[in-house]
Amino acid sequence: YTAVYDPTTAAGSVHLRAIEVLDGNWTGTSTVPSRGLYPHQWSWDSAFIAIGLRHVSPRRAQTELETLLDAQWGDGRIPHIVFNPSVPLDAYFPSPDFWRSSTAGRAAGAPRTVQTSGIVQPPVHALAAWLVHRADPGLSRARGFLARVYPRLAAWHRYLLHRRDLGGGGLVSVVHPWEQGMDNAPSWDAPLARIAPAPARSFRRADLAHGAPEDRPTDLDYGRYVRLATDYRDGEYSDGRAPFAVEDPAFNALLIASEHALARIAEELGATGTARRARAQRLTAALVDRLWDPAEGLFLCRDLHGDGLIRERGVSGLVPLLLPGLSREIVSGLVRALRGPHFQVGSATRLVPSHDLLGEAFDPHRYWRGPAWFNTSWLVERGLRLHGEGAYADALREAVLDVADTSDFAEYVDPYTGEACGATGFSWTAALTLDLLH
Ligand code: 9YW
Repeated sequence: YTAVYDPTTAAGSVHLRAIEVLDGNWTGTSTVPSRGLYPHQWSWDSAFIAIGLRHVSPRRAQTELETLLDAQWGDGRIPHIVFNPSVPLDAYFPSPDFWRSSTAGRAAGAPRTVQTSGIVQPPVHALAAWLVHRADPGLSRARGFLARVYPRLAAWHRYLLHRRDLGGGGLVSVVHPWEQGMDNAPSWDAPLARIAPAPARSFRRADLAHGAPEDRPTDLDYGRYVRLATDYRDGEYSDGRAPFAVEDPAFNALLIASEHALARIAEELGATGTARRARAQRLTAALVDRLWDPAEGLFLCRDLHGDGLIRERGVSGLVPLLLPGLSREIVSGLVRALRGPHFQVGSATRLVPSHDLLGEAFDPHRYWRGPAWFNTSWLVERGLRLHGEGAYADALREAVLDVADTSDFAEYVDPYTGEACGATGFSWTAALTLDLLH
């Protein structure tokens, strides 16, 4: 029933409006995810933003990534937020005075000149850098773009692979739900339940000034986020003994996709990509070995302090579809899961819901507990196309373009109706719309 997106009538206007969103959110050196709600630079947002921006300004797309990489820590981590010093402290919580990166992060090599958070987000950056390069190789070579970003991206992957393999099985763990990017996904409920929440009066949320409380995480969620982040900070952001440690399929799949991209970047720079390709293959094998559930036909999260796989079906488990080198059985399992009763893409839902429609925790409006997000649908669209499911990919692409247009580039939407939730004029929604239009 999905309304067919008609490029002859809508393309021009949606294209221009997407550009306007990105122009309006541009600060001069990077793009904020959303003017009101998220007034700083976010790590994986910038990667998705660069992927769209490259079609309208390859130069700005390069700058977006370079600004983020300028805030990289000495140990290789790319912080999940780079703070804009001209934004008032109370505009966003947790603010720089909470993270205290330049003091608490000193041992881990946090930069002195810029304030950042101390946790990370999914490693989409090498993939973004490669795609940005491809959009204008002449400009990229003239500016030495890849030569400058390559060592930093390599250090980033090294940090993840060497300091964050907390399970010892070759995969990377996240130590905070914010790191995985899907803050209140039901997969975190069990591992988070073991964390004593910080008292509600000990912090002040800023997000509720911009979003409806029923569309956002709860106060109890926030109390636990704050506890985890405080303890990580007080341990000077050193890794190894995290009370919350989860191996997530999307985070690891994005690392693998970026490792493939790093292989191509190395080759473009005249080096060999062989070792990186081999590593990407090893990581893929570890992903399948540790997180694939054949009975479910889906990847699941692994709780390192719990009973193994977390039995919640989330969009994170579909994201590995973007990887090459999956067996036919896994690809068809994922496509079946996408179209089956738990996600119903192509029948009842328009974009890919963030959580199992039949799950107890499902809520069509609450953030990562059901609503559909544009970045995850974009990743799944790429995966469908890569694996020869062109018709399904086309349908999903049309739905994404249509819903982005009618929702005014919403942060996330009701997966059934496409109704806007959260902020509008959201940068990665606009950017990935541009990418799908090109
Ligand atoms: C927050 C900026 C970020 C995204 C995350 C999303 C949200 C921050 O916004 O987290 O304050 O809750 O969950 O994926 O990067 O857009």
